[in-house]
Parts: sequence; C-alpha cells; structure tokens
Amino acid sequence: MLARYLLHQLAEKFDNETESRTMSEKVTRTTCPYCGVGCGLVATRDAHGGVVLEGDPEHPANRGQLCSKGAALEQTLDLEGRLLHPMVEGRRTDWDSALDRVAQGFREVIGRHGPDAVAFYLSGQLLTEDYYVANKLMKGYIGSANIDTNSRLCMSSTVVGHKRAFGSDTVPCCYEDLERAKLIVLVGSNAAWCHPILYRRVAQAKQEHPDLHVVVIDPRRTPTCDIADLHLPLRPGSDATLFNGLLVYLERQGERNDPFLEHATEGWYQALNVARATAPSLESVAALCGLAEPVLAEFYRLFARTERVVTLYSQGVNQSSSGSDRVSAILNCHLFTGRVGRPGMGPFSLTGQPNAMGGREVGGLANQLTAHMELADPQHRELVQRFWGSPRMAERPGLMALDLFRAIERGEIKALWIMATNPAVSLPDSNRIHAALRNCSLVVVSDCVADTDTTRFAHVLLPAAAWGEKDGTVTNSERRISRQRRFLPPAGEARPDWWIICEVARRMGFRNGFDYPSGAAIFREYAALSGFENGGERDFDISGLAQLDETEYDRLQPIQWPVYRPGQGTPRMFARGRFFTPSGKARLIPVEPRLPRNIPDQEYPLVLNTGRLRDQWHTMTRTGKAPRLTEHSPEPTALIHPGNARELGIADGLLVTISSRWGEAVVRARISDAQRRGSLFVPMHWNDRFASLGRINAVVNPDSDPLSGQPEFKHTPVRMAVYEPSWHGFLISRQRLDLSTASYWVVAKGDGYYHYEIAGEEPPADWPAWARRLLCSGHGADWVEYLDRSRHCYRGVRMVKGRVESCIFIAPGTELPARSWLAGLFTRETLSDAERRGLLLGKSPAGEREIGHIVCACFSVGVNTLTEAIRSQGLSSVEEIGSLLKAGTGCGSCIPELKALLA
Ligand SMILES: Nc1nc2c(c(=O)[nH]1)N[C@H]1C(S)=C(S)[C@@H](COP(=O)(O)OP(=O)(O)OC[C@H]3O[C@@H](n4cnc5c(=O)[nH]c(N)nc54)[C@H](O)[C@@H]3O)O[C@H]1N2
Ligand SMILES: Nc1nc2c(c(=O)[nH]1)N[C@H]1C(S)=C(S)[C@@H](COP(=O)(O)OP(=O)(O)OC[C@H]3O[C@@H](n4cnc5c(=O)[nH]c(N)nc54)[C@H](O)[C@@H]3O)O[C@H]1N2
Ligand code: SF4
Ligand SMILES: [Mo]
Repeated sequence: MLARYLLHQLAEKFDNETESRTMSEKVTRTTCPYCGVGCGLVATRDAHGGVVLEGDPEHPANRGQLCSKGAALEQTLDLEGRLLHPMVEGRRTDWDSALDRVAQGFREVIGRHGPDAVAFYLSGQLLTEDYYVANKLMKGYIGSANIDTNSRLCMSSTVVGHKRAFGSDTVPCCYEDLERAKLIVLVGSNAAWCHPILYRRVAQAKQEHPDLHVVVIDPRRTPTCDIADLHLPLRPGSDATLFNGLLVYLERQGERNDPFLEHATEGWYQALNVARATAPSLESVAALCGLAEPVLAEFYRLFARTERVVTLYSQGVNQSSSGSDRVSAILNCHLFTGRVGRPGMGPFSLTGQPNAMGGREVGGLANQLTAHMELADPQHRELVQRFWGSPRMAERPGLMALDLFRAIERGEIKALWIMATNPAVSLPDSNRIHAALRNCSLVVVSDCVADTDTTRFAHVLLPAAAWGEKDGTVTNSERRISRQRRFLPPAGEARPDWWIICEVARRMGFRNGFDYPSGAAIFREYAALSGFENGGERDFDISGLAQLDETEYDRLQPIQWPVYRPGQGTPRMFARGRFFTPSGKARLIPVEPRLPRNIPDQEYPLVLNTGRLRDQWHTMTRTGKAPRLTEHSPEPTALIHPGNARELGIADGLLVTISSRWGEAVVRARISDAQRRGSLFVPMHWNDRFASLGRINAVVNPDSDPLSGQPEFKHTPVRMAVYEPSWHGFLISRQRLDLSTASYWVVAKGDGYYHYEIAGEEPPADWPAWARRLLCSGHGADWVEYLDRSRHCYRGVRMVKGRVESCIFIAPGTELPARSWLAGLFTRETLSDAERRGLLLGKSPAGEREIGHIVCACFSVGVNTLTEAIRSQGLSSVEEIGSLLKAGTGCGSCIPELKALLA
C-alpha cells in the first residue's frame, strides 16, 4: 500500500536539525503504532518534503502488507489537535516549570502521606524504554508498586493463565505456526478487524492448503467467520464449559498424551475430574453453551483428530470476571494432548496493543517486576534492587487498575501520572472514573493529543512525541522485538516519554538511576538485567542484546526473545517439554466454570457486549483524524438481533437508549441477524470528544476477575428503549462546531468537512435563528433556506463566494436526505447551477446515486455503489468487484464485507 503525506515545513525543520543525515537515511524502517501484529513499515521522505509510507516487504510479520488503519497512517500525522507545549493549570509553560511542578507535587505527597499515596497508570502504547524507566522509578526509587497499565484491561487474564500453566508469562507460538497448522480455532477474537494482517495470513494459508480448517467461537457472527468452516455462536460467557467439555471428549477419544503428561506436566487428573463434573456430556455442554449439538460435536471431532491445532484467542476470553479460568481451560486442552512447543500447534494469545507484550516484559503490571520477575518473590526483589543499586524497593504488589482508581476515589492516592492511555473513556463504569479523577489533587497526563476526555482532568499536561517522532522498541504477539524509528521531528516542544520520566526522576533527587544519554542506553541496561543471575531459570532473557552500541541498536533487526546470543532469536518455546515452574513441569488447572456475577434479569434482560470496529483505534484520538477511516462507521451503533428489535419496537436506524445499573448511552440501532438473540454489540470507541452520549463504558459494569483484575467488558446486563427526540437532523460544516445545544450529537471528520448527526428533545423557537447562531462565524454568507414551521422541517445552506460552507437538515423523524452527495460538494470550490438547485433537496438533480456508507476505505467505495453493481452487472466474486470498482484491491481489509454483500 502506498500512502503519501506532505510535510514540507516539518521536513525542512528536520533537515535543519539533522544536517548530517545523508540521502540514504531518508528511508526509515519502522513498526506500525496500532495492533499487536506489529507490522513493519517503510517511511520514505521524498525530494518534495513528502513522506510515503509503505508496508515493509522485509518485515516477517507482514511481508509488505498493511491493513486499512496502517495504510491510513499518513492522515494522522498532521499537527491538528496535537499537544505542542507543556501546560500547567490550563496555561502554557516551559518544560522546566512543568517538570519541576510534577516532581515537587509527587515529592510533597510522598513526604506527607508515604509512597503508596502516588501512582502511575501506563499503557501498552509506550515503548519498552519508556515503560522500563517508569517502572524503575516507581518500584525502585519511589518505593511503591502503585503502577499499573491498560494491559490490565487487555492481557492480564492471559498472564495469569500462562503463569499458572507454564510458570512464566510465555507465548509458546509464532506466526509461522498459523501457516503450519491444520486447524485454527479463533476464540473470542475478531481477527479480521482487530489483527487483520494475521487474519489475512490465515486466509491465504487456507487458500493454499484447503485441508486447513478454521473454527470461530464467538457469540456474534463476525467478519472473521468469513473464512470459517464452522462458527460456534456460544452463549456469552460459557467458554470454560465448552473447553472443559472438550477436555472430557479428548479423554474419551483416547487423545490423552500419556508420555507428555507423565514427563512434562502435573495436575491433569484433577483438571479432568473437575471437567467431568462440570461438562459431563455433549448434550449438557450443548445446553449450557446454547449450541446445537451437531455443531459442537463437529468442533470436538475436528480438534480431537487434528494434531496440529493452534487456538488463537483474544478479548472474548480475557475480558471476563472468570477470564483467567477461561484461559486455563484452553491451555488444559493443549497440554492434555501435548500440543505445545512443536510447529503448527499451541495456545496463542493475540496481544492487542503494539507493545502490550513489551509492557509485560518490563513489569508494567502492579504485581510484576522487571524482566518477568515477581514482585511477591523476595529474591527477585533483592536481585532487581541490587542490579539497579536503587535506594528502595516496593515491598508488595500494588493496586490493579480498577482498585487503583477506587483508591483515588477514596482520596488515598493523591497524585496520579497517566501516560499514553485515556482511562476516562476506556475503564468500565466510567462516570465513576470521572468522579475519581475530579477528586484527585494532582493529575499529570502525558499525551500527544491536547483535548481528550482524560486530559480535561489534568493539572499538568506534558506533550509526548508521537509515533514517527520517537525511537525505541516494541514486542509483538509472537515475542518479536522490533524497532520503532523516528522519521519526523517532534511536533512543537514534544519530547519522548522516557526523557520526560527521567527528567522528573532527576528532579525528585534520583539523578543516579536516570542519567541515560539515549534510549539505546536504557535498552542495554534492560537487556543486561534480563540475563542478570538468570542461568536459564527465567524465560525472559535478551542478554544477547545487552552489548548493542548506538549503531547496532539503530539497525536492530526484528528478533524473537529469548535472545541469548546476538542475532539469534527463538521462534518457538517449550520445544523440549521443560517449563519455568519449580518442578519444570507444566500445570493443568482444574476449572470450575463460573457465570458472570451480573446476569440479565427482568429489569435488565439483555447482555451488552463491547469491542472494536475495523477502522477505529480505541478512543479515536488518532484514527478519528483520518477521513478515510471515519467513513466506514461514522456513528456509534448497537447491533441488535431482529427478534429483540421486534419485541422492543425498534426499527433499523432509530436512536436507542441503552441503560444499566451503572449508566446510560444513546446510539443508533442496527438490526443484524449476525447477533445472538438477547445480546447487543456496541463499539468501545466513542467518547465525549466525538459524541454527546456515545461513551459506552458509562454503561459497562465494573466487575472483574479476582485473580487477574481484568474487567468484564463483554458482559453487562442492560435494557434498551427507543430514544425519542422531538427532532432529528444532520449537518455538514467546514468548521468544527459547538453542538452543546443539541441533546444528541456525533461528529465524524470527512475530507475537508465535519459531519454531525444530531437530534434534540426540545425544538428551538426559531430554526433559522438557531441555525445562524450555530453555523455563522463571520459575514458575507448567503443563506438558502426552507422552513415548514408546523412540521419542524428546516433546511439551510450557508454559501460563501459560491462555495458551500455548511448545510443543515432537520426533520421530525429520521427520514432525511442521504449524506454522501452533499458531503461530496465540500470538495468543490464552486457549484454548478444544477448542483445549487439540488442543495435544498439534498440530492443530485442529475440523478447521481448516493454511494452509501464506505465499505472500501482505500478507494472510498460505498455500499450502494457495490450493491447496485453486484445486481446490475451480475458480479459474483470479490475479484470481479475488484476489477470493476477497485474495492478490495487496496489493503484488503474490506474483503469479508464484500463477501457478505455478495452473499
Ligand atoms: N480495528 C482495531 N483493531 C484493534 C484495536 C482497535 O481498537 N481497533 N485494538 C487492539 C487491542 S488493544 C486489542 S486488545 C485487540 C482486541 O481484539 P479482539 O479481542 O479480537 O476484539 P474485540 O472486538 O474486543 O472482541 C473480540 C470478540 O469477542 C467476542 N466475545 C464477546 N463475548 C464473548 C464470549 O463470552 N466468548 C467468546 N468466545 N467471545 C466473546 C466479541 O463478540 C468480539 O467479536 O484488538 C487490537 N486491534
Ligand atoms: N467497553 C470496552 N472498553 C475497553 C475495551 C473493550 O473491549 N470494551 N478494551 C480495553 C482494552 S483491551 C484496551 S487496550 C484499552 C485501550 O484504551 P486506551 O489506552 O485508553 O485507549 P487509546 O485511545 O489507545 O489511548 C491512548 C492514548 O495515548 C495517546 N498516545 C498515543 N501515543 C502516545 C505516545 O507515544 N506517548 C504518550 N504519552 N501518549 C500517546 C493517545 O493520544 C491516547 O490519548 O481499552 C479497554 N477498554
Ligand atoms: S495489522 Fe494493521 S493495525 Fe495491526 S500492525 Fe499491521 S498494519 Fe498496523
Ligand atoms: Mo487491548
């Protein structure tokens, strides 16, 4: 994929700053800042000061391919919305003052209330070097372990599962195993949208080897099911029963691997016994999981008869109040059959963020120590402290994310530093998180973006260098460490996170531990610590990278840990059946399946499931800037089964209120037979910057897994009702507007415009006056308007010098003109007479068709265009669509949707 972005001024500045750079250095290899697949990118600065971004054909994760998000990165690089300067109490200041303020604030709180009265909340989007120094500062110098990370929301159940089974948090597999497997089971993973390049590798492997089977286990029929031979739409939360049932079945089929169990494991008998008691028969499992018996039996048969099976799993497993047990139930089946440590098989947890894995390695979680050591282990504490030569060491595990925010709420934690995460949006029961942040006497936020739901609570804002501006390492899902390299100068006064942390540490009096000349120096120290007195007892060892000089660090090639010798990585773990438990044996864990604590009842009869969309990344601070990405899903929606919609009188496209015991949100209803009856799906992405009422975590329950602390994001009892405003409408404007006078609004950034969907409970007394207040800034505008007072229909178009500046359409119901033709007019400098005539009608007088919502982001092909062409031209394959309309021939992320349209 080719992407291009003009950065004249930035590039000039960069050249001035780095005069010595030669032409050949203008090609920079780096790594994608989004998901844990960890694709390589090549950034090329051309002679005109532009940057071209392409997939790196040499990176082993993606071999040149990129998904829609990676391919649209160039639309996120501009300075719009960036945090460019340090700010204290809303005022711009210089770095010295801001850093002094943070150091002094933390020192004061610690002096008065002790080290546990402060906390850091970090993120899998920090680089390893950033993460390492933050962790060192908190645990070794401040002397508290109140440092947790958004990986708590993401991976922590897997960490528990891994440690229980393997004695270490080790992912056994590598990506190549996907190509060598004969069966791939995806559990609670919508990889087609969330790990698109891996998904494509699986799709391609399946094309080349038709005997490769794919099974998807997910309550919803997701785009990932497009390549599945079998889809198990199980009852939400019933995974542990399903895998316990599989364990029993494997035993019955004689698939127990006795030699492996004997030599390499312990606990299988107890695990099997509990499975027998809780999932005795196919019939009982089918009933408990809400599945048809033949479908379940087919999955069990496939699993039993296939030696080379990889189970890929993600948040549908982890994000649960029994996530750790669900992970163990999966690992049990692999251990029971000895299917681990060999090519083409194993349990494979997909990591979410680009450096979720790196964060686990450096000990970003409150209960871990650096380099996979344990905070609860006195020997590990002593070893790390001695290596650091640090004045203190946290003595016990700190608070996990949810507990940490509860401690802030109670006033026990008084100073909080948040880096590279947006907890005001992403934590469950988020209204309560807002209250806690409001209550905290010192909130410091390091971010690249100025205005987020979280930065609004900050007393001190520190501008962090963004992707493309900073240097360091990340680790992807297959333990592969890759370099992120900078190819742009920092925006404004932004600085790398590690630099900011070290500056604060030095100002807190810890000069000795934080005097690093470069990120490379931090990496060397970290690599050395991983090998320090290790002797093969700890899985994480990258001591082979401890001697890299600056140039070697700069040129570091992607490599999988452990790395004992320079240049030699380890694709696969546990090949010899030795594990990191005290006995060296893996453990099977008895799993008693537990239902979520909060289950549907009469008052809240539906289950709310939340997750991701193809083209948005989390809280939208970056992907929300890219018109190519917002067009796929411009508004938050709730997917609803047709049966539930009928019962509740909900028609497709109406607004609905979703409420739980914790809070409320308003989103648009989309009726879909891909949903399980009784279960809704709402994306996690929208927040107070992009919608008035779309922040779904206001609704999500705050229950969590007692072992991992991972929240129950996929299961909240809710009720749903039609939201009935007195008027509906939309507006398109070249400027961003303040919509606080509309009770419902959602904004999406288009190419040269902002698109708002709006609705209101009270109609204004005078529509034209209201529209003028909302849209007018300046003189010299011509208005074209239509008003039907009695029916509350209003249409207004504001023109300046023959160019459309904004338009607004209001009606009592949702019957409004389609948006795409109107939006297209915002790319023009002047309009034809016919187009002017079409304005108030909201459609092209020439009869051009509306293209509908965008399916193919690369070539902006809409759903109407596609369905029309499929019908009229009799298209029957993705290839035919591609050759006629180009859709699907770019990044390929839309292929599952194209297939769904064909079907
Ligand atoms: N486009 C995009 N990609 C991303 C991200 C993004 O924001 N946008 N974020 C990245 C991050 S940090 C992460 S963690 C990953 C997450 O990647 P995924 O885990 O694949 O994504 P989700 O959509 O959160 O959830 C996966 C699926 O779990 C299903 N599920 C819900 N309840 C259950 C259940 O009880 N059992 C089972 N088996 N399944 C269930 C949901 O229906 C959903 O389809 O994605 C990464 N990639
Ligand atoms: N309902 C529901 N909620 C969920 C989930 C779900 O499935 N359902 N999933 C959970 C999961 S798995 C995850 S991982 C979280 C993600 O949730 P968050 O981590 O809160 O989401 P992001 O939008 O990725 O936030 C990253 C922030 O860091 C900033 N940033 C980007 N790069 C840098 C940098 O280099 N330095 C600094 N200092 N800042 C930077 C961005 O501008 C942004 O504000 O959400 C969780 N919340
Ligand atoms: S799959 Fe897409 S989002 Fe994930 S790393 Fe690759 S290009 Fe980036
Ligand atoms: Mo995540």
